[in-house]
Amino acid sequence: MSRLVVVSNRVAPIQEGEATAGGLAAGVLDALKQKGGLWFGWSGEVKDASEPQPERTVGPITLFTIDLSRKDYDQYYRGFANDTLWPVLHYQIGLGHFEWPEFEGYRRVNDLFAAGLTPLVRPDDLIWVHDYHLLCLADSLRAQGLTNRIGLFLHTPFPAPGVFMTIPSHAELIRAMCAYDLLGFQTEIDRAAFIDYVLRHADGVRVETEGGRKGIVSVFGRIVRTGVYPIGVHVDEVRAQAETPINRRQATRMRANLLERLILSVDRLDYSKGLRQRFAAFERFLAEFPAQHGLVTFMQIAPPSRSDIETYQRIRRELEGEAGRINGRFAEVDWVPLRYLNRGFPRNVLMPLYAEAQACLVTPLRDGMNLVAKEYVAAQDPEEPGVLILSEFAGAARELDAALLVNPYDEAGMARAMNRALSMPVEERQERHQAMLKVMRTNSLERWRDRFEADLRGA
Ligand code: GDG
Repeated sequence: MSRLVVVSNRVAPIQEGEATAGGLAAGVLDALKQKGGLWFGWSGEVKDASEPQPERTVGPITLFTIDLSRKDYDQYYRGFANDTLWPVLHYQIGLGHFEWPEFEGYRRVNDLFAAGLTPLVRPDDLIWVHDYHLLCLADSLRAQGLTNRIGLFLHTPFPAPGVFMTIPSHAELIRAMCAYDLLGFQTEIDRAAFIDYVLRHADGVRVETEGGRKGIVSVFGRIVRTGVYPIGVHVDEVRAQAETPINRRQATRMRANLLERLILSVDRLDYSKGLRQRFAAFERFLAEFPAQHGLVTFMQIAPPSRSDIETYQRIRRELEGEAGRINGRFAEVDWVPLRYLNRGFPRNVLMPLYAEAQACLVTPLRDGMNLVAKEYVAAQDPEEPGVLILSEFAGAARELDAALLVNPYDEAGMARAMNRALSMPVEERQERHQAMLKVMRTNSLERWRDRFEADLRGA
C-alpha cells in the first residue's frame, strides 16, 4: 500500500500522537496514525538564516518542518494567503488587498515547499495537500519532476467566478490548481463554482460525467477530477468530552449561572465569522424581547487570530467597542447580557460548555464547513438537546438543515431565531437534534478522509 504524505501550511503541534484541536489536524492525524506516513509543513518559526530542521517521529508519523524568512512570511502568509485569498474566498471583496510582489512571494513559498518535499517523496506515495495556502504546490512539484498522484482539499469556500476573478492573478492560480489530480471541496456549491470558472474562463476545457455527476474536467491537456467531501467531527469523542465535568470551581460557577440561560458562540476572531452582525442581532433581541432580560446571557468566545493583519486588528477593536456599548445599554446591577471572552480555552472546557448552552449561534458570512456547528450538535444530551442557529452560508448548512437556518445579514431574523430557540419545546429540539446527528454519523470524519484518499488513489 502506498504511503500517505500530507502537506499543510502548518504542521499541527503533536504530543504523543494527539493534535491539539481542529478538524484538519484530527482527521489527518487519524489517517497517518493508522497507516503511517509523512507530514510536511511550516514550523511556525520566522527566521532569516534558516537551518534545515531535523525530522521528528511520533509513532508511525514522520514530521518535517521548514522555517520561513521574514520576507516569505510577509508576502506569502500575511500578504497573499491571508489578506488577498482569504477574504475573496469568503466573498469579502474589497476587504483585503492585492500586490503582485506578494503573489510572487506566494509562488516562491509554494516552490520552497516543493523543493523541501521532493527529496522525501517515494515514487508511489500519495500526496494530500491542504487548503488555500498551497493552491500552486502541485504545479511546483510537477516542475520538480514529480509524477505522483497529488490531491488538494480546500477547507474554505470556492467563490463564484465573478468574485474569484477580482484577484488579478486568478488565471494563473486556476492553471496551477489544474496540476492536481484531484480537487476536493466542502460542498457542491464550491465544486460547481470551480467548474463554472473553468468552463467559462479557461481554454481547452471539457467537462465529463462520472457516476452521473459532472466530475472530471479535462483542462490544459490534463484530466482533473473534482469531488465533494464534507469534513466531519468525531461524534462520540466530542460527546464524551462534553460529559466530563470541568474542574470543580468552574462546575460550581456554572451551576450558579444556570438560572440564566446561555447562548454560546465560539469562533476564531475573524471577519468572515459574522461577529459584528451577530452582536447587532443580540442587541436587537434584547431590544425586542424585554421579557428575556435577566434570564439570558450571550457568551462569545473569540480567540484572536492573525493579529498582525490590519483587518483583524480592526474587527477586534470594533467588537470590543460594541460589547461595551451593548452591555452599557442593557446591563443591570445583577445581570450582564453579553460576555465577550477574547481568548482561547482548552477543549476540555469548551466541550462541556457546548453541552451547557441552550443555544449556539454559528452565523458566519461565509464558511467552508464550520466545525463548531458540528461539535455543538455532537456535544448535546440527546434527551435535552440545545438548539443550533446556523448561517445558511456555512458549508455545514447543506447537511444540518434541521438547524434553525438564518441569514447572517438579517439582524431581525437572527433575533427572532434566538427567541424561538429559547422557547422551543423539547420534542422539537429532540427531533431536530436526531436528524442532525444522523447526517453527522454518516458524513463522519473517517468517511471524509477515506473517500478523499480512495478517490486520490483511483485518480
Ligand atoms: C477552516 C475553515 C472548516 C475554536 N476556539 C477554540 C477552539 N476552537 C476550535 C473549534 C473548531 C475549530 O477551532 C474551528 O473550526 P471551524 O471549522 O469553525 O473554523 P476555521 O478555523 O475557520 O477552519 C472551516 C475547517 O477549516 C475544517 O475544514 O470547517 O470552514 O474556515 O474545532 O472547536 N479550540 C480550543 N479552544 C478555543 O478557544 N481548544
